[in-house]
Amino acid sequence: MNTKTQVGIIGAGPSGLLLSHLLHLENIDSVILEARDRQYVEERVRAGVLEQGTVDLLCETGLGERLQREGIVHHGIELRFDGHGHRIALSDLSGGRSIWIYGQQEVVKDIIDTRLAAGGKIHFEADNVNLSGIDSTQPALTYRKDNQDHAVTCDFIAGCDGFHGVSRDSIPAGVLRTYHHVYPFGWLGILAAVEPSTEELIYAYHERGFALHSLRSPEISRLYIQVDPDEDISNWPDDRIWEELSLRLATEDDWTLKTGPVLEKGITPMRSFVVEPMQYGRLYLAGDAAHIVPATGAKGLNLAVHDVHKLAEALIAWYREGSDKLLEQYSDRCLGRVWRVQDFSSFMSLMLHRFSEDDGFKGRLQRAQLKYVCSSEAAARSLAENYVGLPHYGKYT
Ligand code: RFL
Ligand code: PHB
Repeated sequence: MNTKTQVGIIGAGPSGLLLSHLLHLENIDSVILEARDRQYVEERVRAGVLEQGTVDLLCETGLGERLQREGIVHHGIELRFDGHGHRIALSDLSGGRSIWIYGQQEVVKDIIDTRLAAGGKIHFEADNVNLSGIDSTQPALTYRKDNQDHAVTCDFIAGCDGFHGVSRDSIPAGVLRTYHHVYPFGWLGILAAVEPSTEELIYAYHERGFALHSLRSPEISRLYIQVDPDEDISNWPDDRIWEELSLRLATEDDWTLKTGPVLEKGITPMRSFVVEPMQYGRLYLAGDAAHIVPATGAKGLNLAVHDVHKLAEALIAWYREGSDKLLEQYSDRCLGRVWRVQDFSSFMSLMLHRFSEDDGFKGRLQRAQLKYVCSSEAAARSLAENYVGLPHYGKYT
Protein backbone atom coordinates (compact mmCIF):
# COMPACT_ATOMS: atom_id res chain seq x y z
CA MET A 1 0.00 0.00 0.00
CA ASN A 2 1.24 3.53 -0.82
CA THR A 3 0.49 6.45 1.51
CA LYS A 4 1.66 10.04 1.97
CA THR A 5 2.61 12.05 4.99
CA GLN A 6 4.48 15.24 5.73
CA VAL A 7 7.12 13.83 8.09
CA GLY A 8 8.08 10.14 8.09
CA ILE A 9 9.55 9.14 11.46
CA ILE A 10 11.59 5.99 12.08
CA GLY A 11 11.44 4.76 15.69
CA ALA A 12 8.87 4.97 18.49
CA GLY A 13 11.32 5.72 21.28
CA PRO A 14 11.10 9.00 23.18
CA SER A 15 12.51 11.06 20.29
CA GLY A 16 10.26 9.76 17.51
CA LEU A 17 7.14 9.84 19.67
CA LEU A 18 7.72 13.34 21.04
CA LEU A 19 8.52 14.70 17.58
CA SER A 20 5.28 13.29 16.24
CA HIS A 21 3.37 14.88 19.14
CA LEU A 22 4.99 18.32 18.75
CA LEU A 23 4.24 18.30 15.01
CA HIS A 24 0.64 17.24 15.60
CA LEU A 25 0.12 20.26 17.90
CA GLU A 26 0.85 22.40 14.82
CA ASN A 27 -1.32 20.25 12.54
CA ILE A 28 1.65 18.70 10.77
CA ASP A 29 1.01 15.09 9.78
CA SER A 30 3.49 12.31 10.53
CA VAL A 31 3.75 8.53 10.41
CA ILE A 32 5.94 6.54 12.81
CA LEU A 33 7.46 3.20 11.76
CA GLU A 34 8.66 1.08 14.70
CA ALA A 35 10.41 -2.29 14.39
CA ARG A 36 9.22 -3.67 17.76
CA ASP A 37 5.75 -4.36 19.10
CA ARG A 38 3.93 -1.90 21.37
CA GLN A 39 4.37 -3.96 24.53
CA TYR A 40 8.13 -4.26 24.05
CA VAL A 41 8.52 -0.51 23.50
CA GLU A 42 6.38 0.30 26.54
CA GLU A 43 8.21 -2.10 28.86
CA ARG A 44 11.83 -1.41 27.89
CA VAL A 45 13.54 -0.28 31.12
CA ARG A 46 15.99 2.57 30.58
CA ALA A 47 16.35 6.14 31.79
CA GLY A 48 14.89 7.50 34.99
CA VAL A 49 16.14 11.05 35.45
CA LEU A 50 14.37 13.91 33.68
CA GLU A 51 15.90 17.38 33.62
CA GLN A 52 13.80 20.38 34.57
CA GLY A 53 13.71 21.53 30.91
CA THR A 54 12.45 18.11 29.77
CA VAL A 55 9.66 18.15 32.37
CA ASP A 56 8.72 21.73 31.46
CA LEU A 57 8.44 20.84 27.77
CA LEU A 58 6.36 17.71 28.46
CA CYS A 59 4.02 19.67 30.76
CA GLU A 60 3.68 22.66 28.40
CA THR A 61 2.70 20.35 25.54
CA GLY A 62 -0.01 18.45 27.41
CA LEU A 63 2.01 15.36 28.38
CA GLY A 64 2.44 16.16 32.07
CA GLU A 65 -0.74 14.86 33.70
CA ARG A 66 0.57 11.51 35.05
CA LEU A 67 4.14 12.82 35.27
CA GLN A 68 3.01 15.52 37.71
CA ARG A 69 1.04 12.97 39.75
CA GLU A 70 3.56 10.11 39.83
CA GLY A 71 6.92 11.75 39.12
CA ILE A 72 9.17 12.35 42.13
CA VAL A 73 10.97 15.70 42.39
CA HIS A 74 14.54 15.57 43.71
CA HIS A 75 16.46 18.60 44.96
CA GLY A 76 19.80 16.91 45.54
CA ILE A 77 22.06 13.91 44.93
CA GLU A 78 24.65 12.23 47.13
CA LEU A 79 28.26 11.53 46.20
CA ARG A 80 29.55 8.72 48.42
CA PHE A 81 33.23 7.79 48.86
CA ASP A 82 35.57 6.61 51.59
CA GLY A 83 32.58 5.50 53.65
CA HIS A 84 30.85 8.90 53.79
CA GLY A 85 28.08 10.63 51.86
CA HIS A 86 28.21 14.26 50.67
CA ARG A 87 25.06 16.00 49.47
CA ILE A 88 25.10 18.18 46.35
CA ALA A 89 22.16 20.55 46.84
CA LEU A 90 21.10 20.69 43.20
CA SER A 91 18.22 23.15 43.58
CA ASP A 92 19.97 25.53 45.99
CA LEU A 93 22.95 25.65 43.65
CA SER A 94 21.03 26.07 40.40
CA GLY A 95 18.53 28.83 41.11
CA GLY A 96 15.76 26.46 42.19
CA ARG A 97 15.88 23.98 39.29
CA SER A 98 15.44 20.27 40.06
CA ILE A 99 15.33 16.81 38.49
CA TRP A 100 12.42 14.43 38.30
CA ILE A 101 12.39 10.66 38.68
CA TYR A 102 9.96 9.21 36.15
CA GLY A 103 10.81 6.10 34.11
CA GLN A 104 11.46 6.47 30.39
CA GLN A 105 8.90 3.76 29.67
CA GLU A 106 6.28 5.86 31.49
CA VAL A 107 7.11 8.82 29.22
CA VAL A 108 6.83 6.48 26.24
CA LYS A 109 3.45 5.11 27.42
CA ASP A 110 2.10 8.62 27.99
CA ILE A 111 3.05 9.80 24.49
CA ILE A 112 1.79 6.64 22.76
CA ASP A 113 -1.58 6.99 24.55
CA THR A 114 -1.80 10.68 23.63
CA ARG A 115 -0.85 10.11 19.99
CA LEU A 116 -3.25 7.22 19.49
CA ALA A 117 -6.10 9.10 21.20
CA ALA A 118 -5.51 11.94 18.71
CA GLY A 119 -5.60 9.54 15.74
CA GLY A 120 -1.80 9.44 15.38
CA LYS A 121 -0.29 6.83 13.07
CA ILE A 122 2.23 4.50 14.73
CA HIS A 123 2.96 1.31 12.80
CA PHE A 124 4.52 -1.19 15.21
CA GLU A 125 6.32 -4.32 13.96
CA ALA A 126 7.37 -2.59 10.74
CA ASP A 127 10.11 -4.78 9.24
CA ASN A 128 12.85 -3.93 6.75
CA VAL A 129 12.39 -0.18 6.96
CA ASN A 130 14.30 1.39 4.08
CA LEU A 131 14.93 5.03 3.16
CA SER A 132 15.18 6.36 -0.39
CA GLY A 133 15.44 9.72 -2.13
CA ILE A 134 16.78 11.53 0.94
CA ASP A 135 18.69 13.93 -1.34
CA SER A 136 15.49 14.73 -3.28
CA THR A 137 12.42 16.77 -2.26
CA GLN A 138 10.29 13.61 -2.06
CA PRO A 139 12.01 11.05 0.12
CA ALA A 140 10.23 7.78 0.84
CA LEU A 141 10.13 4.99 3.38
CA THR A 142 9.34 1.40 2.52
CA TYR A 143 8.62 -1.37 5.01
CA ARG A 144 7.00 -4.76 5.40
CA LYS A 145 4.19 -5.45 7.82
CA ASP A 146 1.71 -8.35 8.05
CA ASN A 147 3.35 -9.95 5.00
CA GLN A 148 2.66 -6.89 2.86
CA ASP A 149 4.96 -4.27 1.39
CA HIS A 150 4.19 -0.63 2.13
CA ALA A 151 5.57 2.72 1.00
CA VAL A 152 5.21 6.17 2.56
CA THR A 153 6.14 9.26 0.56
CA CYS A 154 7.15 12.22 2.73
CA ASP A 155 8.49 15.78 2.63
CA PHE A 156 11.04 14.97 5.34
CA ILE A 157 12.36 11.95 7.23
CA ALA A 158 13.34 11.98 10.91
CA GLY A 159 15.78 9.21 11.89
CA CYS A 160 14.81 8.57 15.52
CA ASP A 161 15.79 4.89 15.46
CA GLY A 162 18.47 4.80 18.12
CA PHE A 163 22.10 3.77 17.97
CA HIS A 164 21.45 0.50 16.07
CA GLY A 165 18.92 1.93 13.60
CA VAL A 166 19.05 2.13 9.80
CA SER A 167 18.73 5.83 9.13
CA ARG A 168 22.30 6.90 9.95
CA ASP A 169 23.72 4.24 7.62
CA SER A 170 21.57 5.44 4.72
CA ILE A 171 23.64 8.64 4.51
CA PRO A 172 26.30 8.27 1.78
CA ALA A 173 29.80 7.36 2.91
CA GLY A 174 32.08 10.34 3.52
CA VAL A 175 29.34 12.78 4.57
CA LEU A 176 29.40 12.15 8.32
CA ARG A 177 32.32 12.53 10.66
CA THR A 178 32.08 10.07 13.55
CA TYR A 179 33.52 10.52 17.04
CA HIS A 180 33.51 7.34 19.11
CA HIS A 181 35.01 6.59 22.50
CA VAL A 182 34.39 3.28 24.27
CA TYR A 183 34.95 3.31 28.05
CA PRO A 184 36.65 0.27 29.65
CA PHE A 185 33.57 -0.55 31.75
CA GLY A 186 29.86 -1.28 31.53
CA TRP A 187 26.92 -1.09 33.94
CA LEU A 188 24.96 -4.00 35.28
CA GLY A 189 21.54 -2.56 36.14
CA ILE A 190 18.70 -4.08 38.15
CA LEU A 191 15.13 -3.10 38.80
CA ALA A 192 14.03 -4.48 42.18
CA ALA A 193 10.75 -4.73 44.07
CA VAL A 194 12.03 -3.13 47.23
CA GLU A 195 11.55 0.22 48.93
CA PRO A 196 14.52 2.47 48.04
CA SER A 197 17.14 2.66 50.80
CA THR A 198 17.63 6.34 50.02
CA GLU A 199 15.51 9.40 49.29
CA GLU A 200 18.02 10.89 46.84
CA LEU A 201 20.23 9.24 44.21
CA ILE A 202 23.59 7.96 45.49
CA TYR A 203 26.62 7.92 43.18
CA ALA A 204 29.31 5.83 44.94
CA TYR A 205 33.02 5.70 44.20
CA HIS A 206 34.61 2.55 45.63
CA GLU A 207 37.79 0.48 45.31
CA ARG A 208 35.66 -2.37 43.92
CA GLY A 209 34.07 -0.10 41.31
CA PHE A 210 31.28 2.43 40.87
CA ALA A 211 27.75 1.85 42.20
CA LEU A 212 24.55 3.87 41.79
CA HIS A 213 21.39 3.72 43.86
CA SER A 214 18.41 5.18 41.99
CA LEU A 215 14.69 4.51 42.23
CA ARG A 216 11.43 4.54 40.34
CA SER A 217 8.74 4.72 43.03
CA PRO A 218 8.27 4.23 46.78
CA GLU A 219 8.19 0.46 46.09
CA ILE A 220 10.72 0.08 43.23
CA SER A 221 14.49 0.58 43.37
CA ARG A 222 16.86 0.88 40.41
CA LEU A 223 20.53 0.09 41.08
CA TYR A 224 23.68 -0.25 39.00
CA ILE A 225 27.23 -1.56 39.47
CA GLN A 226 30.27 -1.08 37.28
CA VAL A 227 31.33 -4.33 35.56
CA ASP A 228 33.65 -5.24 32.69
CA PRO A 229 32.01 -4.21 29.39
CA ASP A 230 32.06 -7.82 28.09
CA GLU A 231 30.88 -9.33 31.38
CA ASP A 232 28.39 -12.20 31.06
CA ILE A 233 25.17 -11.60 32.99
CA SER A 234 25.00 -15.32 33.86
CA ASN A 235 27.98 -14.73 36.19
CA TRP A 236 25.76 -12.49 38.27
CA PRO A 237 23.07 -14.33 40.21
CA ASP A 238 20.89 -11.94 42.22
CA ASP A 239 22.64 -12.69 45.56
CA ARG A 240 26.01 -11.74 44.12
CA ILE A 241 24.61 -8.43 42.80
CA TRP A 242 23.14 -7.50 46.19
CA GLU A 243 26.37 -8.48 47.95
CA GLU A 244 28.42 -6.30 45.63
CA LEU A 245 26.00 -3.38 45.95
CA SER A 246 26.14 -3.65 49.76
CA LEU A 247 29.94 -3.54 49.73
CA ARG A 248 30.22 -0.62 47.33
CA LEU A 249 27.48 1.46 48.95
CA ALA A 250 28.53 0.73 52.57
CA THR A 251 29.11 3.69 54.89
CA GLU A 252 30.66 4.09 58.31
CA ASP A 253 27.33 5.48 59.50
CA ASP A 254 24.20 3.56 60.32
CA TRP A 255 22.98 2.81 56.79
CA THR A 256 21.85 -0.51 55.32
CA LEU A 257 20.84 -1.50 51.84
CA LYS A 258 17.37 -3.02 51.62
CA THR A 259 17.20 -5.99 49.25
CA GLY A 260 14.29 -7.62 47.42
CA PRO A 261 13.23 -9.58 44.32
CA VAL A 262 15.03 -8.58 41.12
CA LEU A 263 12.45 -7.83 38.41
CA GLU A 264 14.82 -7.13 35.52
CA LYS A 265 18.57 -7.05 34.90
CA GLY A 266 20.93 -6.29 32.05
CA ILE A 267 24.39 -5.05 31.11
CA THR A 268 24.99 -1.85 29.12
CA PRO A 269 28.34 -0.78 27.62
CA MET A 270 29.44 2.80 28.22
CA ARG A 271 30.33 4.85 25.17
CA SER A 272 30.48 8.39 23.84
CA PHE A 273 29.42 8.69 20.22
CA VAL A 274 28.59 11.68 17.99
CA VAL A 275 28.04 12.10 14.26
CA GLU A 276 28.45 15.46 12.58
CA PRO A 277 26.43 16.84 10.93
CA MET A 278 23.14 15.40 12.19
CA GLN A 279 21.45 15.88 8.82
CA TYR A 280 21.77 15.10 5.14
CA GLY A 281 19.37 16.26 2.42
CA ARG A 282 15.85 15.71 3.75
CA LEU A 283 16.96 13.30 6.53
CA TYR A 284 17.39 14.62 10.08
CA LEU A 285 18.86 12.41 12.83
CA ALA A 286 17.71 12.86 16.43
CA GLY A 287 18.45 11.28 19.82
CA ASP A 288 20.54 8.10 20.11
CA ALA A 289 20.65 7.77 16.29
CA ALA A 290 23.03 10.76 16.31
CA HIS A 291 24.75 10.54 19.69
CA ILE A 292 25.27 8.38 22.77
CA VAL A 293 26.51 9.57 26.15
CA PRO A 294 27.70 7.39 29.05
CA ALA A 295 24.79 7.03 31.51
CA THR A 296 26.71 8.52 34.47
CA GLY A 297 25.38 11.99 33.60
CA ALA A 298 21.76 10.76 33.15
CA LYS A 299 21.46 12.72 29.93
CA GLY A 300 20.63 10.57 26.85
CA LEU A 301 16.87 10.92 26.99
CA ASN A 302 17.12 14.60 27.88
CA LEU A 303 19.37 15.22 24.89
CA ALA A 304 16.94 13.37 22.63
CA VAL A 305 14.14 15.65 23.86
CA HIS A 306 16.25 18.74 23.13
CA ASP A 307 16.98 17.52 19.57
CA VAL A 308 13.35 16.94 18.67
CA HIS A 309 12.34 20.25 20.24
CA LYS A 310 14.76 21.94 17.81
CA LEU A 311 13.70 19.75 14.88
CA ALA A 312 10.01 20.44 15.50
CA GLU A 313 10.70 24.22 15.61
CA ALA A 314 12.55 23.98 12.29
CA LEU A 315 9.85 21.91 10.56
CA ILE A 316 7.11 24.19 11.89
CA ALA A 317 8.98 27.26 10.50
CA TRP A 318 9.25 25.50 7.12
CA TYR A 319 5.55 24.62 6.94
CA ARG A 320 4.24 27.88 8.44
CA GLU A 321 6.60 30.48 6.98
CA GLY A 322 8.29 28.62 4.13
CA SER A 323 11.62 29.31 5.83
CA ASP A 324 14.41 26.72 5.68
CA LYS A 325 16.74 28.72 7.94
CA LEU A 326 16.15 26.64 11.09
CA LEU A 327 16.31 23.40 9.09
CA GLU A 328 19.71 24.39 7.76
CA GLN A 329 20.84 25.27 11.28
CA TYR A 330 19.36 22.13 12.89
CA SER A 331 22.61 20.26 13.38
CA ASP A 332 24.50 23.29 14.70
CA ARG A 333 21.68 24.15 17.10
CA CYS A 334 21.86 20.63 18.56
CA LEU A 335 25.58 19.95 18.58
CA GLY A 336 26.48 22.73 21.04
CA ARG A 337 24.41 21.01 23.70
CA VAL A 338 25.50 17.54 22.59
CA TRP A 339 29.17 18.36 23.24
CA ARG A 340 28.41 20.18 26.53
CA VAL A 341 26.61 17.05 27.69
CA GLN A 342 29.38 14.77 26.38
CA ASP A 343 31.85 16.77 28.44
CA PHE A 344 29.71 16.59 31.59
CA SER A 345 28.97 12.87 31.16
CA SER A 346 32.65 12.16 30.59
CA PHE A 347 33.56 14.25 33.69
CA MET A 348 31.14 12.25 35.86
CA SER A 349 32.29 8.92 34.36
CA LEU A 350 36.00 9.58 34.78
CA MET A 351 35.51 10.84 38.35
CA LEU A 352 33.43 7.90 39.55
CA HIS A 353 34.62 4.65 37.90
CA ARG A 354 37.59 2.49 38.82
CA PHE A 355 40.08 1.91 36.01
CA SER A 356 41.56 -1.59 36.06
CA GLU A 357 44.93 -0.44 34.68
CA ASP A 358 45.27 2.29 37.33
CA ASP A 359 48.59 2.20 39.21
CA GLY A 360 47.17 4.55 41.84
CA PHE A 361 47.61 7.83 39.96
CA LYS A 362 44.06 8.01 38.54
CA GLY A 363 42.59 7.07 41.91
CA ARG A 364 44.43 9.95 43.62
CA LEU A 365 43.10 12.38 40.99
CA GLN A 366 39.57 11.01 41.41
CA ARG A 367 39.63 11.50 45.19
CA ALA A 368 41.01 15.02 44.78
CA GLN A 369 38.19 15.78 42.33
CA LEU A 370 35.50 14.29 44.58
CA LYS A 371 36.77 16.20 47.62
CA TYR A 372 36.83 19.42 45.60
CA VAL A 373 33.30 18.98 44.25
CA CYS A 374 32.05 18.20 47.77
CA SER A 375 33.76 21.12 49.47
CA SER A 376 33.94 24.00 46.98
CA GLU A 377 30.65 25.76 46.28
CA ALA A 378 31.93 26.84 42.86
CA ALA A 379 32.73 23.23 41.87
CA ALA A 380 29.44 21.90 43.27
CA ARG A 381 27.50 24.64 41.46
CA SER A 382 29.06 23.64 38.15
CA LEU A 383 28.07 20.01 38.69
CA ALA A 384 24.57 21.04 39.78
CA GLU A 385 23.79 23.31 36.81
CA ASN A 386 24.89 20.61 34.39
CA TYR A 387 23.05 17.83 36.21
CA VAL A 388 19.69 19.64 36.35
CA GLY A 389 20.27 20.64 32.72
CA LEU A 390 21.16 23.96 31.17
CA PRO A 391 18.20 25.92 29.76
CA HIS A 392 17.17 24.95 26.20
CA TYR A 393 17.90 28.47 24.97
CA GLY A 394 21.00 29.14 27.09
CA LYS A 395 24.21 30.72 25.86
CA TYR A 396 26.30 27.59 26.54
CA THR A 397 24.24 25.25 24.40
P1 RFL B 1 15.61 4.73 21.49
O1 RFL B 1 14.95 4.82 22.83
O2 RFL B 1 16.70 3.74 21.32
O3 RFL B 1 14.46 4.47 20.43
C1 RFL B 1 14.73 4.09 19.11
C2 RFL B 1 13.55 3.31 18.59
O4 RFL B 1 13.79 2.97 17.22
C3 RFL B 1 13.44 1.61 17.01
N1 RFL B 1 14.20 1.10 15.85
C4 RFL B 1 13.67 0.91 14.63
N2 RFL B 1 12.43 1.10 14.15
C5 RFL B 1 12.22 0.81 12.84
N3 RFL B 1 13.19 0.31 12.01
C6 RFL B 1 14.43 0.11 12.47
N4 RFL B 1 15.38 -0.37 11.65
C7 RFL B 1 14.73 0.41 13.82
N5 RFL B 1 15.85 0.33 14.58
C8 RFL B 1 15.51 0.76 15.80
C9 RFL B 1 13.77 0.93 18.33
O5 RFL B 1 13.06 -0.30 18.49
C10 RFL B 1 13.35 1.99 19.33
O6 RFL B 1 12.00 1.85 19.71
O7 RFL B 1 16.21 6.15 21.05
P2 RFL B 1 15.68 7.64 21.33
O8 RFL B 1 14.22 7.76 21.07
O9 RFL B 1 16.62 8.53 20.65
O10 RFL B 1 15.83 7.80 22.95
C11 RFL B 1 17.10 7.81 23.56
C12 RFL B 1 17.00 7.22 24.97
O11 RFL B 1 16.35 5.97 24.89
C13 RFL B 1 18.38 7.06 25.63
O12 RFL B 1 19.21 8.14 25.33
C14 RFL B 1 18.27 6.94 27.18
O13 RFL B 1 17.62 5.75 27.55
C15 RFL B 1 19.66 7.00 27.82
N6 RFL B 1 19.63 6.81 29.29
C16 RFL B 1 19.33 7.84 30.14
N7 RFL B 1 18.98 9.05 29.66
C17 RFL B 1 18.61 10.05 30.50
O14 RFL B 1 18.31 11.15 30.04
N8 RFL B 1 18.52 9.87 31.86
C18 RFL B 1 18.85 8.68 32.43
O15 RFL B 1 18.71 8.53 33.64
C19 RFL B 1 19.31 7.62 31.57
N9 RFL B 1 19.64 6.41 32.08
C20 RFL B 1 19.94 5.53 29.82
C21 RFL B 1 19.96 5.38 31.24
C22 RFL B 1 20.20 4.43 28.99
C23 RFL B 1 20.51 3.21 29.55
N10 RFL B 1 20.72 2.12 28.66
C24 RFL B 1 20.05 0.87 28.82
C25 RFL B 1 21.34 2.37 27.38
C26 RFL B 1 20.27 4.15 31.80
C27 RFL B 1 20.60 3.07 30.96
C28 RFL B 1 21.01 1.78 31.62
C1 PHB C 1 18.30 5.59 36.49
O1 PHB C 1 17.51 5.84 37.42
O2 PHB C 1 18.07 4.68 35.68
C2 PHB C 1 19.55 6.38 36.36
C3 PHB C 1 19.81 7.39 37.24
C4 PHB C 1 20.99 8.13 37.13
C5 PHB C 1 21.87 7.84 36.10
C6 PHB C 1 21.59 6.84 35.18
C7 PHB C 1 20.42 6.11 35.31
O3 PHB C 1 23.02 8.56 36.00
